[in-house]
Amino acid sequence: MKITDAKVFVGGPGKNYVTLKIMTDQGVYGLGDATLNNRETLPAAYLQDYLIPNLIGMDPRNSEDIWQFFYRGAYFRRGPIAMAAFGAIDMALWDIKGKLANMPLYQLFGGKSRDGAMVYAHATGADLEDLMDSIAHYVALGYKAVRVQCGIPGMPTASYAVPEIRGEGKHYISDFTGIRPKVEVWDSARYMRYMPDALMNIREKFGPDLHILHDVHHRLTPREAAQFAKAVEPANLFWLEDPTPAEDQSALELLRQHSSVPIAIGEVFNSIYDCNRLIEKELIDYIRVAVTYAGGITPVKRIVDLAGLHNIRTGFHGAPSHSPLCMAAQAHLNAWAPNFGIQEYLVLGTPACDALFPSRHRMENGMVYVSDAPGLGVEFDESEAAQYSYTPGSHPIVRLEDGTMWNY
Ligand code: CS2
Ligand code: MG
Repeated sequence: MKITDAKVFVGGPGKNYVTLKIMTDQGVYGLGDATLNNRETLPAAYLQDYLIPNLIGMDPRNSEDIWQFFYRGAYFRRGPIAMAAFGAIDMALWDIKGKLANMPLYQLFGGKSRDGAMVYAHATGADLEDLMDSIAHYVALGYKAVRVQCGIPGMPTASYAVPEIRGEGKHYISDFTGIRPKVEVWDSARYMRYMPDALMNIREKFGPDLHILHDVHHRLTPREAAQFAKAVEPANLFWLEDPTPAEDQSALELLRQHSSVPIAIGEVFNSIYDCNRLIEKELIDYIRVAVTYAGGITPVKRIVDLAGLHNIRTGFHGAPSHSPLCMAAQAHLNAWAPNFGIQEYLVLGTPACDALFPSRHRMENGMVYVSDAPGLGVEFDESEAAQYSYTPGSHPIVRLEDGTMWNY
C-alpha cells in the first residue's frame, strides 16, 4: 500500500483550521489536524514544503516508522510547529488504519473503558456576579464540571479569558483577531488577594458536587503559586491549571509542599520530554496535552501510559481553536484511557463547523460519546472548505503595571 498524494487546507468558520488529507493507492484516505493557534500557516508550510514530498510512496500502515522518520529525521527536534505538522500526519495515518480495519480508533487502542467522557465548559464573567450567572447557565445545560474565570476588581484591564462587559459570560471566547496583539495589564497581588474568596463563594453557592476548575494561565511565580494554591484549598477545586509558566518543570516542587490542590499542566507541551519529569516526580495530577500540539496520537498514547504509571489522569486541552479532528482523536483516547480524567470542550458544534467536518460524535449532558464510525469518525467536505481562507490572528500580550512583559 502506498501514499499517493496529500493536500493541506487552511481555513474554517471563524477559525484557521489546518486540515491534512492523505490519499493512498487503495482509495482509502486519512484526515489529520495541524492547527497551531495563531501560527497556522507555519505547520501548513512545514507539511507542504518538507513533509508531504517525503510521504509520497511510503506505506501508510507504518505509522510508527513514519513518525520516527520525521521526528528523528528533522535533526532540529520538537517545537510546536514541527510537532503540529507531525501530529496531522500521525492522525491521518491512524485514520487510515482504522478505516482499513473497519474499526473506530478506540477499538485499536484497546476498546472502551467508559461510554461517556466527562467534559467541562468555560464560565466567565466581568465580575463575580456575572460569573455566577455564567456558571448557572452551564449547570442548567447539564455540565458537571465548569472552568471559572473572573474579572478582578481594580485590575487595569480584563484578566485572562474574561469579558470587558457583563452579560457575555455565557458564550465568551477570547478575541485573537488581528496580527498585532492586544495588550492586557496584570497585577498578581490583586489577583491573589481576590480570587481565593471568589472561588469559595462559588463553592458555597453551587455546593460540593460541581467540579470547579480554574486556570491561572502561567501568571504566578513559584512562591506566589505555592501561596495561592494553599489559599484556594478550602474551595476543593477539581484542578488548578497552569499556576506557573509550564516550561519550568521544577516550579511546582514548592507548591506541592504547601498545598494538596490538584494541578493540571500541559496544553503548551509538544513532547513527552516537556513533561516526563513532572510526571515521574508526580508534581501534577492531570496532563493537559493536545493531540495536535504534542505530535499526534502515537506520542500522546505514550504520555498517557507514562502518566498512568504515576497516578496522573488525562485532561486533554480542548480550546475553541482546536479542530473537530483533534477533538475526535482525543474523544477516542478518552474512551480508551484507563486513566482518563476530563476533557475540555468548547462548543465546536456550530452548523458551519459541522458542515465542514461531519461526524456522529456527540456531546450530551456534559458528556462526550464517541461514534463507532471507522477511524477518527470525521469527514471533511472540500466543497465547504473552498469558501474559507486564512485570516491572521495573535494571542494578546500581558504587561505588568510598570510595563514589564509578563505571561499571557
Ligand atoms: C486555555 C487556552 O483552554 C485553556 O485552558 O489555556 O484556551 C489558551 O488560552 C489558548 O489555547 C491559547 O491559544
Ligand atoms: Mg489553560
